[in-house]
Amino acid sequence: MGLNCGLVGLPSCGKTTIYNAVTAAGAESFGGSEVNCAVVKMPDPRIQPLVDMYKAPKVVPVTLEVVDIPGLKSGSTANEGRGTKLLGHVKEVDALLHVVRCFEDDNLPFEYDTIDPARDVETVDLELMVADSQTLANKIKRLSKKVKGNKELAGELADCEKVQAGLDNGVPARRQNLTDHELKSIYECHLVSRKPVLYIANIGSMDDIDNKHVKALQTIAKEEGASMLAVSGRDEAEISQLDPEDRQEFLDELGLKESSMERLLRTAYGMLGLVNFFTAGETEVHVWTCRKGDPAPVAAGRIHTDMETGFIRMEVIRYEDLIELGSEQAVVKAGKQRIEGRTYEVKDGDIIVVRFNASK
Ligand SMILES: Nc1nc2c(ncn2[C@@H]2O[C@H](COP(=O)(O)OP(=O)(O)OP(=O)(O)O)[C@@H](O)[C@H]2O)c(=O)[nH]1
Ligand SMILES: [Mg+2]
Repeated sequence: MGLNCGLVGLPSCGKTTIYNAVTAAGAESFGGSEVNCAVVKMPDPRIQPLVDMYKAPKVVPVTLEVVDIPGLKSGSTANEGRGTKLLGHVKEVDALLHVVRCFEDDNLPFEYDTIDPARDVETVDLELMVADSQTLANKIKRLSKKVKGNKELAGELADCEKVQAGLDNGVPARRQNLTDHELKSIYECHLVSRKPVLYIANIGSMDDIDNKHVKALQTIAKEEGASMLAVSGRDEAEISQLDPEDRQEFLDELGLKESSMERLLRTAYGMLGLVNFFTAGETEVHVWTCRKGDPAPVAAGRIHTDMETGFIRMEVIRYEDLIELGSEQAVVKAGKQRIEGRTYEVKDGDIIVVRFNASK
């Protein structure tokens, strides 16, 4: 489905460091004016047990594109050029990973002399809102010329003006509780302050997880119903460079089951409202993804369009049942395989077989 997340935040808050940790791409850190971009395989703890069970020689995981966007300075949109270009990259991503510096280190230059997550979040949000306000102003201008006598356009115009007034009052579009009609009216604007946000508190070390800056960021996230993760970007970037075996040992020492990066990717992915389902057999274990609530034919269409157009039924077994009972045959024998029709909504962890009429 080609989903992507963009790392945003003030300069030197640790975006590239975290990008390196997530992607192990070794991108250059500091003062970067370039956008880094990598495709990462989504970890899913259910893949390995399935591979073991089916003895499948091939695995096809879901991927997520991670984009590292250079720091947004306050006033950067107003300065045209660079800021506008950076915001252009933000426009193209599905979700934002907003990195906020929550560690103190006098030796590392930062945008400000102090550490203050509330100020930093506000600064970045302001840049996003200024950009959105410009986008809306253009649309409002266009609509105003055509609106006379057209009720539908008048409604669209009123929606745009309302959202813009919200932005002018300092409320990002994602916090404006927009109605379906309003969302439709602004849809084509791809407003950046409307994108879902996962806050990332960048801390010096995991011992620092309760520091006052992290708590401040947690409060901000909670207020807007968003999630926050605290990670030590620098430690994680080092962990990502280790061999898989050493990495596990290191994580065990820290008492962690998985690296924070795996957690980060899974949380970001969950935020996009996606579910993972599987096809599994002796040739491969394949992870697929669809939006929560997608009916069976739409989910099947992710695998092949013929499966959507010629959809007959879906045979579904649950991952948990398969692991508990040890084989597909055992699940069928226990009466736990389900036959589902067109209205079934595919669930996270379904292992499916699609029956369909192939097009001629
Ligand atoms: N002490 C400490 N330093 C960190 C941590 N994360 C990043 N740094 C350092 O902070 C500096 C800036 O980090 P970058 O990752 O380049 O920051 P950035 O947000 O990508 O910066 P721009 O791309 O310029 O906006 C580097 O020297 C990092 O090594 C951390 O968790 N602890
Ligand atoms: Mg950078």
